[in-house]
Amino acid sequence: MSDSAEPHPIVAAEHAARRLTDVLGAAPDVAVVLGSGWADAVSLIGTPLSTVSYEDLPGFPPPSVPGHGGALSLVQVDGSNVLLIQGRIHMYEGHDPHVVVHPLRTAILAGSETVVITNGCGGINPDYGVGQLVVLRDHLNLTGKSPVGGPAAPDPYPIRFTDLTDAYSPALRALAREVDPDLAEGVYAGLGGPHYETPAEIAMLRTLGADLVGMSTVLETIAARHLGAEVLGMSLVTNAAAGMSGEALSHDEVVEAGRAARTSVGERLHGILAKIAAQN
Ligand code: 8IG
Repeated sequence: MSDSAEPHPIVAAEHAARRLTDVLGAAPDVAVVLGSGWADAVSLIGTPLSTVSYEDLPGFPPPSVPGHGGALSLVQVDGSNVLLIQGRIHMYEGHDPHVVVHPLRTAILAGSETVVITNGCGGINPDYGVGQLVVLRDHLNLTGKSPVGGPAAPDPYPIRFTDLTDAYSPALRALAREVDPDLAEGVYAGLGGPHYETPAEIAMLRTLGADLVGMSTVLETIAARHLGAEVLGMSLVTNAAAGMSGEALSHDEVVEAGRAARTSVGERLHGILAKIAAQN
């Protein structure tokens, strides 16, 4: 990334954004990053008008499992163009933070001024049950990384010293609670993974003020705020965090929790996207 022959990562995302709008034939108004437990809900949001696979866009990494690459799909929700980002890139796959945020940067530079960043995660707050949706109020970036580090972005992009006060838009959080007044709000701790935590680490995170714990979201939120997009963060609790239930954590259980929550997740997300469309 520091090789001067390479474009700056934000310029690379600008190239990808141009290609994306050309292929889609339209610019997105809203982007949604679909995390684990959320992908199954896509069919409840709408029928894609067009889809572009990551392989056809510059700067997107090849799939880690052949034939299981990511894609960007455009769906309409009440007249608003919503870009669904399917196939999140994680730091634990060995990617640089700039690669992790490349799909979202591409979506924002193509026109998405509002982004919904979703994830599946562990619940630390004992009030949360498996299958529950939680709106993010704030985060703890415990990855030790930043997507705005490295060479400075060229003009006219903002300086790298990104303000993260109200990183998760108070207006969008209020709008989500209009759709479902019972939605809880919590603080998400983003760690590198891919291992889950020890019970001692969960006790530490609780002391630090975390309600939720996962391996994504925080870098994307920082990159989105740097480019001026408004962020709504949403978590699906797919398991109690380590040491909380007396049971071991299993990936299969996490996948099953996502499947079971498909309808409630899809309906909530559709309701929120319709509210955003009505505002725009
Ligand atoms: I799904 O309990 C999911 N992702 N770090 N801890 C962390 N990430 C997760 C967890 C969890 N559950």
